[in-house]
Amino acid sequence: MEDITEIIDIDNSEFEVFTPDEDNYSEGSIKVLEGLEAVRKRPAMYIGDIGERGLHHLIQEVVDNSIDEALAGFCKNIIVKLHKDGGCSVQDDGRGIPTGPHPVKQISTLEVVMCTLHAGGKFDKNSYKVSGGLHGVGVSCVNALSSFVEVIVEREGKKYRQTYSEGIPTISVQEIGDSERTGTYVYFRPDATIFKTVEFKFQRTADRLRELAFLNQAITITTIDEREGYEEVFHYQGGLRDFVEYVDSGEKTLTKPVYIAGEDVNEAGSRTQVEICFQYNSNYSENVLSYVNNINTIEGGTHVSGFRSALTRTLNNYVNNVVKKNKLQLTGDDFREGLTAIISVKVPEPQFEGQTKTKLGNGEIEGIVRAIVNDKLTQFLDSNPNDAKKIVEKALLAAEARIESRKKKELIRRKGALESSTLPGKLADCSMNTPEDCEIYIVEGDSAGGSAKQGRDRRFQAILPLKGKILNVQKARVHKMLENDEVKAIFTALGTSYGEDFDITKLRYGKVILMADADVDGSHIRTLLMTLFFNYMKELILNGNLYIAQPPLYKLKKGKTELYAFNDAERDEIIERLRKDNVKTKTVVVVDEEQINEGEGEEISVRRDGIIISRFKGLGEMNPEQLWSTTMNPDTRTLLQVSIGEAAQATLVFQTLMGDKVEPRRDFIEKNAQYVKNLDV
Ligand code: 28F
Repeated sequence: MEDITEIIDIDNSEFEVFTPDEDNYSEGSIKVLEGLEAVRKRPAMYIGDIGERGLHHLIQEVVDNSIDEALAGFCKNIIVKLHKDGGCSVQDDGRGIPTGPHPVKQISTLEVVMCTLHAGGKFDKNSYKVSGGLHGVGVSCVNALSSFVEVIVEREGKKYRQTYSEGIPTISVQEIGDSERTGTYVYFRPDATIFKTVEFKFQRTADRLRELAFLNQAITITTIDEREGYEEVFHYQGGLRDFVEYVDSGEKTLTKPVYIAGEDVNEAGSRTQVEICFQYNSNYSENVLSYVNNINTIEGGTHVSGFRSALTRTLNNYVNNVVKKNKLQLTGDDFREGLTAIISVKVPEPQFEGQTKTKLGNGEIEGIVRAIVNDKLTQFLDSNPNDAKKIVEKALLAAEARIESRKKKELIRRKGALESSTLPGKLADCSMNTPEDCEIYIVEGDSAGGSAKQGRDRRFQAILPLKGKILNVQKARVHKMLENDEVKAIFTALGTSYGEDFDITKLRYGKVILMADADVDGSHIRTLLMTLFFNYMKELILNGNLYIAQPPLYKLKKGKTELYAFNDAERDEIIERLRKDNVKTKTVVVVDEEQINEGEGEEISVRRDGIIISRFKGLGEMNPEQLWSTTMNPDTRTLLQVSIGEAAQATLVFQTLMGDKVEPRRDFIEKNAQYVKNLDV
C-alpha cells in the first residue's frame, strides 16, 4: 500500500486520471480502489469532518454537479429528497452523465465519474465547472463513503443504471429501458460505520438549497422530506435581488435593490463573473454576505475589498461632483451603515485562505470587482437620482453621528469607563488567571446571579449578573451602546475591546457562557446578547469562545433518586425508566395524578405513578447545588457552542428577530436555534 498522504492534497492537486499511460483497465481500477480506499480511511481529509457537517457535505457534492449542469445551461430542475430509509437522492433534468465507453479507460464514463477520485472535476480553466463545495471532492467521495449508491441516467432515448457499495460497482452499467427525458438521478445511503451521525437534517439541507437557488437565478430546487412529509420549493426569478430582499425582510428599506453584473476575461481566456446586489435599510449595521463559486466566504477576501473600495469611491465622487453641498468628509464606514449586500463571484481557480479557509485570496479579483462596480454604480446613480439622494442622505447622517460618537467615546475613554483595570462592580471574578482555563457566565437576573455565585467553582468560574433586558445594538449607534451599563460591564469584563479594536489575545476567559431561562424572555435576552457579539465581537464567535448554558426543564424525583430532564422527550424517557423500576421493586403504583407543591422555588409539581415531576420556571428557582450539578459542572453539563457556520442564516435570524418589522419575527422565533451547534462536553 502506498503512502496515502502523498496522494491526497485536496485543494491543489489535479488527479491525472486520464493520462495515456494509465490506459490499462485493471491497472487503472486498482488505482481507483486505492484512491477510494484512502477516502474511507481518512474521510475528514476529503469532506472536512465526519459529524453532521461532513454528512451534509455529501448532499452538497452531489447537488454541485447538478448546479454545474444548470450553469452550463442544460438543467432547470433539481429535486433533493431525504428518504424514509435514511438515504438521500438528487435528481436533475440535465443531459445525463455520459454512459458510453470512456475514451481512455474503455469502461463506461459513468463508472469513471462515480468511482474515480476527481474524475468529475474540472480539467481545464475553460470548463464550465465552477461550483464545488469548500472541498470540491466530487461524487466519487460520496460513493466511497456510502454503503449503497444507485445512479440512473436518462440520455439519448435510453435509461441506464448502476449500483455501488462503498464506492465499488456491484453491477456494471446496464441499459434498463427507454426514456424520452434526460437527466441524472443519484441515490446514496451514507455509511453508518464512517459517520458519527447519519441522520440528515431537513432544515440544514433546505437552508443551503435555498441559498443555492438565490445564487443561481431561475433554477428550481425542490426539497422533500419523505420522513416527515414536508416539501419546500425554491425558485427565485430575481436571483440576488430576491436574496437581498429576503435578508432584509425584517427591515424598513430605503432604496430599491441595486443590481450589478459584469464579466472579465483575461489574456489566457479565463472568465471571472461578478454579480452584486445591495440596498440600504433604516438600521445602522452593515450586512455583507459574500460567495465565491457558491461558497459562503465568511472571512471575506479580495472580492469584498474590491466592492467596498468601489462603493466608497463612487459614492464619494457622486457626492463631490453632483451633490456638491456637503461639508463633511465621508468615509467608507459612512456608506456602509444600513447596507445589506450580496456579493457573488465565479472564479475559475479560487485560492482560499484564512482561519476557516473561507477568505478569497486571489489578488486580481479585487481590481476586477472594483472596475465593474465603479462603472455600473456610476451609471445607476446617474439614472436613479431619487435612490442616489437617499443613499447620500443616509451617509451624511452616519457621518454626523460618527463625529458625535467619537466625541462621546473619547469622553468615556477619558473617564476610564472602558479601561480593563476597572472591572465592573457586580462581576464575581474567578481566582485563576490563566484565561484559557477560565469561564465567565453572563447571567440574566440578580437572583439567578446569586445562585450562580454560590454554586460556582470560584477558582475558574466568574459570574456577571445582568439586570433585565440589554440594549438592542442593531438599532443603536455605537455611542448609545457605550452608554449602556450592561454592555459596558460585558466589554470591560471580557477585556477585548470591540469592533475594529477587538483583540482576542486580551480575552480574559476561554469560555463566555450565556445563561438565561429556557422561556421566551430568556430566548430574547440570549438573542440580544448574541446580536451584541455578532455585531461587535464576531471573532469571538468565529474563534469558538461563545457558548450557551443549558439549564434543565424538569426535575424527576422518586424516593431518594433525583434526575433532571432537559426536554419533554427526556422527561418521558426518565418517567418510563422509573416506572419500570416500580414494577421491579413491586412498589405500589399510584396511577392518579395529583398536583402538589413541594420544595421551595419549583413551579408546579405533579405526582404521577409515585414520581414527583417538577418544572423549573427559571434559573432563579434552582438552588446553588442544583444549578452547579445540572448546568455549571463541566463533568455533567451540556453546553451549546455558538457558531457562525451558516453566516447567511445567522444574519437573517438576527435581522429578523431584531429588525423593525414585527411580522417575520413570529415565524422565526421557533427556529432560532439553527445557528447553534451541539457540543459534546
Ligand atoms: C444528481 C447529480 O451529477 N448531474 C450531472 C452531467 C452532465 C455531463 C457530465 C454530469 C464527462 C467526462 C466529466 C453530459 N453531456 N447530478 C449530476 N450531469 N457530468 S454530472 O459530464 C461529465 C464529464 O467526465 C455531461 C455532455 N457533457 C457533460
